[in-house]
Amino acid sequence: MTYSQPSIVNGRTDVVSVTPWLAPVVWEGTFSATLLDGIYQRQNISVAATVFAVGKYIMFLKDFLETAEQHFFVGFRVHIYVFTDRPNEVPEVKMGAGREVTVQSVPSSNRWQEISARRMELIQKLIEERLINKVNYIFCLDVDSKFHGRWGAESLGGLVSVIHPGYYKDDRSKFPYERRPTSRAFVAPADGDFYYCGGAFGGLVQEVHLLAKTCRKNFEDDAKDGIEAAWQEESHLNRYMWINKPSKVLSPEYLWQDFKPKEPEIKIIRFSGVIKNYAAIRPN
Ligand code: 5GW
Ligand code: MN
Repeated sequence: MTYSQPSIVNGRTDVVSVTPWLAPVVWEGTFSATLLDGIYQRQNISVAATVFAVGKYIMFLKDFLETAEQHFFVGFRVHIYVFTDRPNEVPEVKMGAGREVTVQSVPSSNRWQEISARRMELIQKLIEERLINKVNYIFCLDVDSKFHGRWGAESLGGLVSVIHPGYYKDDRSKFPYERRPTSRAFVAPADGDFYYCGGAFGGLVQEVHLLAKTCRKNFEDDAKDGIEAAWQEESHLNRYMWINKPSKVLSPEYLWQDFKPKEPEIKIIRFSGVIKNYAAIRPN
């Protein structure tokens, strides 16, 4: 295996590539893809991914799956679980060797709050029923998105979170965390590290299981008190990451937004949210 000599004095200087709790922040130019692929290939790891396509969001699935084939853990064992209420409309996408898609039916729902609430529950159950002790890593991804560049072994870690592209230069007091202390997603104005995306998170299946179970319980306990966090499960995820600290942080290269102009520190967009016509895709 050949890769450039590592250096501790030369490298990117325009971004920070380690958090104050010493988790790597993954940016283009901070890792060797060849080296990482070699390390994880030797371990023969497997990676699961979940994606929800409920109602009209099924329209995003084809591009999601096709681009995942081109960029997501190429050369590794990958199993994508699609949760949908329209199993007949799941597109036929040719998968490479060692890669497969499983479709799981879920009830239709008109309320995003319900879909959102059930997402963590379904992730929790999927891990308990099918993944624990069988699969190493899992990523949970929004369907209204596409891959444009490599998303591979550099993203692996115990608990992995992606920094939201919308707020990474802002003061923490401006982050759209849930600010009511009565909610179990509460983060105080002087607290919080980064604002993380609800649209992509992952890690070891055991760690993501604990995350899903905790966020689901907090979400449901809030609902019993008649409170819904500002950004639903994204708020609960942010609270969880504040308390637990991700062991690897992915830069906004890993979930950009197509409507946002590219910033100079973004050398590559790996995955991004597509522009969507809300009126046309969301229920009611
Ligand atoms: C989303 C908003 C309002 C009402 C319904 C939905 C919705 C979300 C839906 O009808 N169907 C669906 O499958 N979802 C799933 O939740 C998709 O995987 C989607 O990517 C994810 C998060 O919802 P998004 O993508 O609309 O949220 P943003 O914050 O990325 O715009
Ligand atoms: Mn989305």
